[in-house]
Amino acid sequence: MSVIRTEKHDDVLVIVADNPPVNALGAKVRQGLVDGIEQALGDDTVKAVVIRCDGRTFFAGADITEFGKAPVGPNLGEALDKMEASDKPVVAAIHGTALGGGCEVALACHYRVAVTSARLGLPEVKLGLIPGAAGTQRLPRVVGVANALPMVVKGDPISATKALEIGLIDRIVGAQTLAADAIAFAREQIGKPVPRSSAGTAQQDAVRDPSIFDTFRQQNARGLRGFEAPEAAIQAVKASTEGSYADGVKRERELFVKLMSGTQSAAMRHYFFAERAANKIDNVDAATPLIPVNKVGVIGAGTMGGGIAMNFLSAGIPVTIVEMQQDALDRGTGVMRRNYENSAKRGRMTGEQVEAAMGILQPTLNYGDLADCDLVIEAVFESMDIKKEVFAKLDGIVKQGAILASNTSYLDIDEIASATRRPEFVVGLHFFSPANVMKLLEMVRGAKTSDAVLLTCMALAKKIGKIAVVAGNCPGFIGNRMLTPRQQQAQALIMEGANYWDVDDVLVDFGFPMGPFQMGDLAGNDVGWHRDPSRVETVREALCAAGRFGQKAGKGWYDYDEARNRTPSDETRAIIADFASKAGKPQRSFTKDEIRERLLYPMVNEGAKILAEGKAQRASDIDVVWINGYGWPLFTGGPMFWADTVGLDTVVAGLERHGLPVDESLRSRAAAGERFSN
Ligand code: T1G
Repeated sequence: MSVIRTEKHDDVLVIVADNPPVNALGAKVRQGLVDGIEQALGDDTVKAVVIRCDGRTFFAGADITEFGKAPVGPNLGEALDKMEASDKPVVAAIHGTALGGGCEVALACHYRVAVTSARLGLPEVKLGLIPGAAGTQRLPRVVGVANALPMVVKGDPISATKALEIGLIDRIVGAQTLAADAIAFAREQIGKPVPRSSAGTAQQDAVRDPSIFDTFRQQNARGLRGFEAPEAAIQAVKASTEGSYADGVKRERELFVKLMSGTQSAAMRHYFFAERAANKIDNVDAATPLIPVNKVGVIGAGTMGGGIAMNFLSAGIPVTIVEMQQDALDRGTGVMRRNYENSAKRGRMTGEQVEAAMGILQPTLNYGDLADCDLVIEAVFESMDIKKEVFAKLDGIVKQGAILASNTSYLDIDEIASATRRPEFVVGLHFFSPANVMKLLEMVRGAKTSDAVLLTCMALAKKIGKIAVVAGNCPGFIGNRMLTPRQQQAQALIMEGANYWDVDDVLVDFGFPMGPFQMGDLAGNDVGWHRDPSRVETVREALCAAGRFGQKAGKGWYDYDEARNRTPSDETRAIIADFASKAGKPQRSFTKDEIRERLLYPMVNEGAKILAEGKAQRASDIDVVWINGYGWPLFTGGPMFWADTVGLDTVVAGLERHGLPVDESLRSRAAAGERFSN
């Protein structure tokens, strides 16, 4: 099947790509582009050219499946230079998402028209790369450095409206008439000198403000820590202001090749496919009809319940939210409205969208109002007795065929299901707090959970913008089960003499947003505290007894100044030393490498156990959980991919050196020289 064809419309030649699912610029597509351009250039009856794509999108980039393999077919950059050199106007007709190499094809065209819903971007940095077909050289010349930097360094696409505003496209055309409008636009350009994006240098912003690059670095330092591609992107864009286009392309190439061969890009390409593989559920009949979900019930309007409800409201799905007391219900719906209004203030949604979302929310104190819901999610207190009581009640109220889901983060979903007569309709939907923000959703598969329920919840997760991962029923499922050994080691390390701020620093240097003690101070050390200062059995209880609740109290593990800058606390150190001496723990200092091994290797070991027990469908699912639920740095690929890059034999040796348990499944995998990731 040809992936590229040409259509002659009198004096305009249209080059059409048809390479589902996203018109990726694989070798055959690139060859087809070259052939189409040569045909246009060699035919005197052709006075203008349009490039467009069939299917759902303009080219969505290079074919990621080709990466890491020997290059085949024409080089995209060279093909685009040849096209741009044409004296016949070439117009890109854009719909869907013109991303990466797709945006670079558009940039090499002399003109660009797009439908309103189109988006354009250079997301290569999200694959640990930078654009490799002169995007870092053409874009700044077209839109200026100030507009180009965020697009290249952060990789977020922009709307067609924004693209028109900054000059990236020349015209927005009709959604149903893209092809015809592009041909007409091309005809208008016949006989005019063609504008070339590679002309000149991107001097506009940099000359006026040569510090633009350092300023951008400083403004974005926090999000880019440890991550190589963004710095390379800044250097490539800077090259577009310093010399010829050819020199800039050469510099871009050097930076691109270095990144492509690096571990971070391999990790991020691994993650790209891992995130999509997580959608696939093993051992189900994929043809099973889905259960229509037109109305959702949420029990509990607290932080979790309210956040969960917002996911569905934002997707246009009506929600009935139940509380026990009116004041709790009012407080919960008030928080939801404030969250939406804050999003509106940040320009993330309009006032109408806020009202539309809140308009399909039905707050109630009456469980009976849940009767016609297709899915009910409980987000009540984390107690098995309470959850079983709630599920028994729901079983008697909610219509047959409806799904009953628990937001439990830890508890046995089969035991919860046993409180109902419909265990095949019971599933765990573990949202992460804040539930309206965090992308991860652990979907806990009970022993009797039906295929229809699993497939329905997976499709629903995508609809509400979540990344769902199927987890087996075990304490803590996947994420929290692996968090436990890390927390245990963090506590053990400080009892053996490691500085608690070193423990935090090791994880922050690794790429986590913060460490366990910083997290405790942020969340509040008194969350779940029994509030009896005379009962002190742990360091955390001692901190609470001393009023060290965390940032909110100005002191926790750390001391905080008015600007919330944190410094290690002598009082905390004394509390820890007191506990350590009472426990008779010998004290010593620790290197940061030792701390990192003690914190992360046991997580890999637990991940191996989860896999061996079949509580995760694949190792890459564990990576998806930790990257999206706990801030594991994306540029390392997640715990299991990272372990492969360290070497499983190194992990096993490290665990043994520290006297930590090694699961047989990990040991045998290491001995066989196997990796977690294929
Ligand atoms: N290459 C190969 N396959 C791709 C692909 C790509 N670029 N993009 C998507 N797919 C597959 C994906 O694996 C899935 O397959 C199916 O298409 C649907 O994707 C030279 C070097 C376009 C916004 O980074 O952002 O260009 O699971 O489930 O949610 O400088 O896909 O069905 O078998 O994501 O509607 C730059 C990556 C590459 C864009 C559509 N481009 N793709 O989202 O569908 S590097 C990107 C996306 C580059 C140049 C550089 C999204 C999407 P399967 P999907 P979606």
